[in-house]
Amino acid sequence: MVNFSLEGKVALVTGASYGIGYALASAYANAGATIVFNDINQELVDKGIAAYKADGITAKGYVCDVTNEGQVNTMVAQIEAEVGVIDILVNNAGIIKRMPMHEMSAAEFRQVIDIDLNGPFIVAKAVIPGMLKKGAGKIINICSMMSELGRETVSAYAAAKGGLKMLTKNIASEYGEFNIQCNGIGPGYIATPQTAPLRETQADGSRHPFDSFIIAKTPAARWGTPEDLAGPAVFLASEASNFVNGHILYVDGGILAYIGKQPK
Ligand code: NAP
Ligand code: GCO
Repeated sequence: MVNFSLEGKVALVTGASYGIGYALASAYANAGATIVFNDINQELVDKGIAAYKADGITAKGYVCDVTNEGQVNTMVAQIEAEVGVIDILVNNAGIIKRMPMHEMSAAEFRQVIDIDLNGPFIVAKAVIPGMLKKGAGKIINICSMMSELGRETVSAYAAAKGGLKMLTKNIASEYGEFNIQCNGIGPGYIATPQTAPLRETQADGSRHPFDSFIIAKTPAARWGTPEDLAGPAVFLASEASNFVNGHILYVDGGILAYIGKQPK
């Protein structure tokens, strides 16, 4: 029988107080997992815990910056002591800075790479020893359309998410023989606070040009929702995907398959 259940599993989702991480952690809880999450400050963690509670989900939250190796190691040790060894890790925490590359400082570029690429490395590195001892593990990296495509103003983000795709393949290559599967989810354009500036209604009441562009570029003709990512994330965390490794599952309403609408 195909087994999508996460009963008895401990899942850590990073940056999961709201947005995509919140939806994925909620889906894991509904599939039977015990969920833990972190965020960058206490206010966000408290907000997340309250939101999970309102949805009938018990979640343990930790303040932890994914770029800080000491904080991450302390958090993982605490989770192992208080909740159990982590079976499922979702590297979700991420940021974007939209600006022309020639106006971006090296410090700004580094900050995006640090959170979106070094962060997943640091957290994965911290959970892998527990998975090795247990003889099983699932690591899911939240990639992007920008793991495949470029566009104006997102050089650091595209570099980080392209790198994250290859880190995914490398973790799969290095730890597959130990029954650890590492896959990525590449969301299309999803309506969250991160993309809110791209959907803002214009002063004259019209749609943001990028909003119209995305609707035209997506065969599904809509933005995605965080919940659209839930099914694929449960699949990649469950035994049903035990022979899927090093794969990026694009959940994009068809964007990557589509050449785009011809101008009228
Ligand atoms: P979001 O709404 O901005 O949520 C990201 C979360 O990560 C926030 O809670 C954020 O805290 C937290 N975070 C940022 N830096 C952190 C750090 N150093 N340590 C710990 N937590 C940190 O983003 P989202 O749209 O849900 O995106 C989640 C992931 O999906 C990201 O990796 C993003 O790149 C990716 N993604 C998003 C889309 C989309 O269309 N929305 C598409 C493809 C991929 P703050 O609130 O303090 O920033
Ligand atoms: C942008 C967007 C994207 C998306 C997403 C696409 O400015 O182009 O923010 O990069 O968030 O990652 O998959």
